[in-house]
Amino acid sequence: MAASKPTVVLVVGINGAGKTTSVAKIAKSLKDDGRSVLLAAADTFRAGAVAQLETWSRRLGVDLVKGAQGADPAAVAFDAADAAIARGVDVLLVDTAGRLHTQDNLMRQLTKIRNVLAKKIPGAPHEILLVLDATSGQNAVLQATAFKAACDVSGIFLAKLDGTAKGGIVVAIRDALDVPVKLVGVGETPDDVQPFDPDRFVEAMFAA
Ligand SMILES: Nc1nc2c(ncn2[C@@H]2O[C@H](COP(=O)(O)OP(=O)(O)OP(=O)(O)O)[C@@H](O)[C@H]2O)c(=O)[nH]1
Ligand SMILES: [Mg+2]
Repeated sequence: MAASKPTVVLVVGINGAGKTTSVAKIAKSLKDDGRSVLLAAADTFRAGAVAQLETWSRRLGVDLVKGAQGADPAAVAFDAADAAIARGVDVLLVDTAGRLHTQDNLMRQLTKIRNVLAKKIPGAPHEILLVLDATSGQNAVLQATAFKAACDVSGIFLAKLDGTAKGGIVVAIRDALDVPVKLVGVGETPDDVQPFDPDRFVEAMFAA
């Protein structure tokens, strides 16, 4: 019989948007909520990326599956899905390498990661979160369009909303595509995450 667990969350976005930090934030809030979490370090591209996620995994006390640097990230996702099933964890969080939405080969790699997860676990990935930097302006619409085409983005994690950005891109993305903002990043620590509240958001946007 197909396993109903784990729930799989795939985290994607351009370089430096805040993906890995956002993975740590989600991991912490799930753990605080009593759920078991496994991290997949599927950024095998950037030097130091695995170590960065490993640091979070140690600090947060959650396990991590990794591959060698330069390994196929889809293979890491495959191994992590196996491990998540074997260990019976509630949620598998997959961190991926930053990629420009204009890099076709790297966008295809995301499609491959998504397909591998879908093959291993029915219905996976249950959530594909696109991390957007709240300060990125109109370019965010182009990013969202390309990522949605490559891997069916189901929600946005709007990072760095603690800065000067007011997040007007949320409205632009709503107009262009039907992708909801689900979580908001408001700082650099794992505690700095909030569910997206449209009413509060609109108030903040129009506040002086
Ligand atoms: N102020 C603030 N900084 C953030 C937030 N989220 C991430 N950052 C910072 O943004 C920088 C990049 O974050 P990462 O999580 O490494 O971004 P990434 O998308 O994983 O980067 P790559 O893996 O290199 O593509 C780090 O300095 C983070 O501390 C946020 O919500 N607020
Ligand atoms: Mg990263």
